[in-house]
Amino acid sequence: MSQFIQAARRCATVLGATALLTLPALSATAHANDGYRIWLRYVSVHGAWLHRYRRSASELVPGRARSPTLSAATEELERGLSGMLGRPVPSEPAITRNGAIVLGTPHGTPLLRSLHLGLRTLGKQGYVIRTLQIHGHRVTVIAGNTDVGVLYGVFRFLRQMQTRQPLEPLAIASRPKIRHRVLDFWDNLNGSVERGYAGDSIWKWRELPEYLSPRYIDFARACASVGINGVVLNNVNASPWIVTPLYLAKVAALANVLRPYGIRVYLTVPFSAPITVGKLSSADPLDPAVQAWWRTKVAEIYRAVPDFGGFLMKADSEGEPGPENYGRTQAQGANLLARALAPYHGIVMWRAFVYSTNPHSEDRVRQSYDIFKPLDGKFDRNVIVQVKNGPLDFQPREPFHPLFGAMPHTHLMLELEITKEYLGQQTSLVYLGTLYEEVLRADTWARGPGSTVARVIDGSLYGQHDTAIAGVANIGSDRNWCGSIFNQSNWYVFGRLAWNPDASARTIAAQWVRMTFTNAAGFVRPVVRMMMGSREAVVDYSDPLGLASQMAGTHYGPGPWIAPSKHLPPDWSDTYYSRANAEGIGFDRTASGSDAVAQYAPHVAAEFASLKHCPENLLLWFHHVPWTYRLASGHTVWDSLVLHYVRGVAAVKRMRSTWRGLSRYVDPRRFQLTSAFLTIQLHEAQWWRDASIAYFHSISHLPLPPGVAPPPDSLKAYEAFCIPYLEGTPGNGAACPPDDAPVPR
Ligand code: BDP
Repeated sequence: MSQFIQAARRCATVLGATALLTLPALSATAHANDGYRIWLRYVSVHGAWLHRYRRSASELVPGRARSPTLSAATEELERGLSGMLGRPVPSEPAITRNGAIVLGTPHGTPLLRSLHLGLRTLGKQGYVIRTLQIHGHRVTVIAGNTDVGVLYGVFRFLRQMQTRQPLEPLAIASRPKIRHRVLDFWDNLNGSVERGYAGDSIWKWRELPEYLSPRYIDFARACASVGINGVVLNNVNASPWIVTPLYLAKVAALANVLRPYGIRVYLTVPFSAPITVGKLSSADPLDPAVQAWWRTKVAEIYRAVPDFGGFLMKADSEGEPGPENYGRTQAQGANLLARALAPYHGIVMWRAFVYSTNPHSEDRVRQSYDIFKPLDGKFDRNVIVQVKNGPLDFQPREPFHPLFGAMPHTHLMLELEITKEYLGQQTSLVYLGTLYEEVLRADTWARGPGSTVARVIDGSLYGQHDTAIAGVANIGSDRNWCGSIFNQSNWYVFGRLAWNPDASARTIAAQWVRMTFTNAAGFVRPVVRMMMGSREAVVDYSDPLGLASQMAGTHYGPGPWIAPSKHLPPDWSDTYYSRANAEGIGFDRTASGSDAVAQYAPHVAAEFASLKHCPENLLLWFHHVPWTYRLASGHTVWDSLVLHYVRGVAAVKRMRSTWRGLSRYVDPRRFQLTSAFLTIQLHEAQWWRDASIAYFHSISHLPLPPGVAPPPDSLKAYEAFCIPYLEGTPGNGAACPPDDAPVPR
């Protein structure tokens, strides 16, 4: 018998648990491998379990009433242990044998009070897991300063088992480096999801508050398992209805379900709500009537949801109202809400995604910095400015946003996109851990070397007292939550990096694979390799060498020919970004062009501005170069561009054949889904390659590098091909008129 199993057996008794809630729904059907159970599958580590542990439920500790959070922790531990060890695991009234698990807080569990657990430095959300001798028995203690810390510790302990790590001796201590770890739902109140590719919204507004779907609890468990502790329930393109009494009752019901799992709810509200909901004539932040309206509204929200987290605001962006409408600054707008929330310790996450689509405005990627940088120090303490990872919009690759490191007197948070809006949407296999890691490790040089984005947002660079990170959720009503099995890894890695932005994307991928599929090395190794290379593959076949925004209007598939028009502002077109012309390709953002490089700290600016030192994978973001410009590899830009497309297709081919060789490790259902999606992705990669080569060739007129097959169709055919309806795309109409345009091969 393996040492692991022996240790698992020893850790099989639970002390100090009182189940207050009924077990949440992991229904019988969930046992089919449809992906519902995500990484919390708790599959058996050993078929037979020691019968001496079989006890009746009457032996559960009658004890004192426990908090719902501690009950959730206990239930999760029981669920995990009984799943992995094959039998229901009873709770024990006292430590009567080696191997008991003690969980609780020193405050609530007298036994823990006398122990030196090392909790003092772990704050409200941290935990310890330690193997200790108590009354002569060897026990495992899972403890936190608060109940939610205990819950996080339980998930950490279960992960240890799920990934077959040693169970004793344990001396684990952890605390999150970022305080608010938030999922942003772009869910509309009509049930659709903007940029959502996993079905409808999981929030069933019409059924609320009366009916609480059991999925809410499973959602909360998944979030807590990776430490996510906040949820913005609705789309940043917000409906004012969300703050009406009708919806606040629904919001309160959701908050009640999520609370035991340490999750607070937040809302987004249109800046114009004082007009639309409050019937005032203005939403001017300096108008006392407007200020009073927000104060009253916020008080009403806190009556319904006493631990309400606060607001996420999209203002003066893409048609959304904002302070600019009244000639006020972003800071004046943010502070209006901050002051209403401050008495309740609520926060405002104020988005820096502000830009103008005026055809004459400056380089789009400069705008957010130019608007926000001068406002450094002008935001109230409970405002956190939410900055997308790059200065454009969640592209497959962008440089880090220049605001990171540039606002030392402002709380800044990072916004990542988990839903793969620009990276193939639901079907492509793209592990985003590497993208997130690249951003977090990017060095802003704001205070010399080592001033990484991670250190800006975890507060260590400038000593921020409040820290936050957000990810735009990829969760919907699909049975597998995220539209595909591998998309679940992006929810997972977001949470794990939010807890510890210095963690490794590779390690997290390996843990996710082990928990989601199997611990078999013959599976874990190739799948992790495939995941780690998957983001570069999509960059290669869609936006190589620093190109960006070469997608169709639906953000799916290629559209490099899309040019500005009467109906399309320049920076919503693709040609604006590639700037491909007879001479060359790329956007000159050096001093001879838009000078966006100057927004970075001098060391970084110098690197990006230098043709020689600019990282090749950002070359065309910062430079317009002749087609014949030679890269370090010796290839011309033209050849290299083409070879990247080719390489991207080859990478997807390899991913597909890797996966096909792994069928013996995976249940047929998840295997086939992933296989089929990889086939779709291969078509997609080929389509990107062919269409992009056809388009850029029509401009460069250069021959293809030797051995590269020409696109099978004409540029016209690629341009004419259009997918009319796509999930997640705003608006109900078809994105293109029906016609007989040929389907590219
Ligand atoms: C873009 C999306 C759009 C969002 C917007 C935002 O295409 O649907 O509303 O960002 O972040 O990525 O506000």
